[in-house]
Amino acid sequence: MNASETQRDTAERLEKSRRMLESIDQEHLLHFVEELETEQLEELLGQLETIDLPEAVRMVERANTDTFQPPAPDLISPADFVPRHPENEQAAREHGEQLLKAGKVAAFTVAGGQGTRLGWNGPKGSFPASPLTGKPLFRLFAEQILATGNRWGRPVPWYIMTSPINDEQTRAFFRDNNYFGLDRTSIFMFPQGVLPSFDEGGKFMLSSKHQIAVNPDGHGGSMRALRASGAIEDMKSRGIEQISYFQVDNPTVKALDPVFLGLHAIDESSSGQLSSKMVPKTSYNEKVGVFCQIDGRNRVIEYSDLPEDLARSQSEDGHLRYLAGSIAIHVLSVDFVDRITGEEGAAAMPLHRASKKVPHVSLSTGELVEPAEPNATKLEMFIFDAIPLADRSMVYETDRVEEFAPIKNAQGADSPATSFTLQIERAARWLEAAGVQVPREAGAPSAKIEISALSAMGPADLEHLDLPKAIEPGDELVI
Ligand code: UD2
Repeated sequence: MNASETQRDTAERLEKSRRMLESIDQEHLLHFVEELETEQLEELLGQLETIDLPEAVRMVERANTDTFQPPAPDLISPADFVPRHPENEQAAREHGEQLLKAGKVAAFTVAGGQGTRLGWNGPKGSFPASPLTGKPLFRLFAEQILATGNRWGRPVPWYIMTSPINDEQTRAFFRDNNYFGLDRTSIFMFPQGVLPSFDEGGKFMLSSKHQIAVNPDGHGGSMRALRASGAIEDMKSRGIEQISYFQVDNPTVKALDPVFLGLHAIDESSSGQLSSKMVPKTSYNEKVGVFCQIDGRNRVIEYSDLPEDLARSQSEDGHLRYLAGSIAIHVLSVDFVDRITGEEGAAAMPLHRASKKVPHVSLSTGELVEPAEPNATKLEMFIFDAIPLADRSMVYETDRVEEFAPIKNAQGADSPATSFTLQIERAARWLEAAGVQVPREAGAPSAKIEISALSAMGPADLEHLDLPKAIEPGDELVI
């Protein structure tokens, strides 16, 4: 295109965006358009063309009437769950292994978050997360995916949802690390969607004269992002049937657990559409969502939404009645994701509202306003809201030490320190199960141990390795 053609093209695009904005009463987003440099105008047009603003307006309208409201306490009961080591564990394991051998399973990591709470300047997945060698979260998952592919003779495709903020950095991180030894064609990355923040009057805001203020649409946005990115089609073309979903912040997650996959798909007890793992909560107010049943359907109620007297209530044997904490590990079928993101299901995920301070450009002065109080609403979707959309859904109990050691905060609960303790405890248990003597002080291992998934994905794998009979206190052992 020559210069005058480019100019004409830009003018046409601007006109098209203007008409679109007028039709949804948001034309103020072009208020400063006359003042913009060419590149700035390009950026604004890019946003106007990629964010589906008419859909965002419908979501704002829907959010006014149909945001998630916790149901009345008397309608809530605890969800049933499959306990650890169920009777059909072996059959389930074999079924899950068959799925892996047949190449029907993909791993899926939601990695839209930044390490802000951790004080980490970069994608959260690049955070050093193992206790001795400091392997980044992405490497820990990659090793499991690689080991699983090697074991069953079929490489496992890995889908990773980034966010527009960290997409480039995440891609560069994978490139710089040579894709952690995985075949790069088996890795499919896509950024999650964003939604514009809006003010009291439902108007979208400008974070600068040429940028619309947006926020990521939540991990529930992964559903529509799987479709929009072409990932669902890609999965279908590879013969993938089930998606093993996990969050980027949990280094001990079993990225591809044959037993869980098997329980999910083996028989009628689950619809094979969406299943979830839970761990028993450590206290009534632990900050995890809780599996409940409402109208005969499972769903997760976020800890902040569960009425306190229910959260505190106990069964006769003194256990919490609402025991099943959500650790954000799920298996979803490709068909299910296809259904709930298609025409019929598009409006099905409820929206969660949060008030937020959004710096924005004043339309009257052109100055940037840094609000002292929340001035805007952001909308998000949560993955667990897909659970009640399944015909039936299964919840499976797992062990906290085995697979929940999240890293969310720099200090205190769910920090690198608590995660390292759990990771070392797990490694110690595996070694002990394989007959190695591990020194303990007041119950906790007094040596540091780290086991790579490339060496072992469970205690049984350790039996084939040449291990010491005993470890000394203070030892640092990397296997
Ligand atoms: C989440 C769950 C909580 C419990 C806990 C387990 C919610 C609302 N709460 O709490 O019930 O299961 O996890 O660890 O889900 N992410 C994106 N895009 C987004 C938002 C989040 O990719 O727009 C990813 C993020 O990178 C992270 C994960 O989702 O891996 C969890 O997000 P969070 O840190 O907001 O959730 P959290 O810890 O409050």
